[in-house]
Amino acid sequence: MERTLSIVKPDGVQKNLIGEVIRRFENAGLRIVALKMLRLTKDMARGFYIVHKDKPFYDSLTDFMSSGPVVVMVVEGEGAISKVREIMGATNPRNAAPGTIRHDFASDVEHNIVHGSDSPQSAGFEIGYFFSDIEIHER
Ligand code: IDP
Ligand code: MG
Repeated sequence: MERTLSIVKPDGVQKNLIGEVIRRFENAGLRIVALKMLRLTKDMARGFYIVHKDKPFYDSLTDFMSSGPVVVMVVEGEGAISKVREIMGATNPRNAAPGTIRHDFASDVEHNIVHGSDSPQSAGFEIGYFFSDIEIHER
């Protein structure tokens, strides 16, 4: 059993897609084992995306991620990391396959509705960034 961290980004919350994102995960047999809504500070967004600190889009991305409330969740299931990334689609919606969240709803490469961890290492870091053990529920 694998766990991954997903976020409905500020644009996804603004577009009323919280339920849509969760529904797609649940329809794929994945389970939500932790969930909360919060607004990231700029510093929290910087820390979360620290691996991108040298990218040209780091400042813009962290402004965007702290621009409004987000929904963060821990998603569990067999192959959860790759399943969530498949459901999300490619980073740039122009490259995202039809039927993926980003193809269906994202407006551009930055404002792309949803986040999902990209490896077991990043999932461990990202889950711990938002949740303590007692906030994650056995299912
Ligand atoms: P991912 O979210 O598909 O894993 P990453 O490469 O990890 O994509 O980038 C993290 C986030 O940074 C993306 O989801 C997107 O919001 C933003 N981003 C990635 N590449 C660009 C870019 O070229 N311009 C602007 N924003 C970008
Ligand atoms: Mg990534």
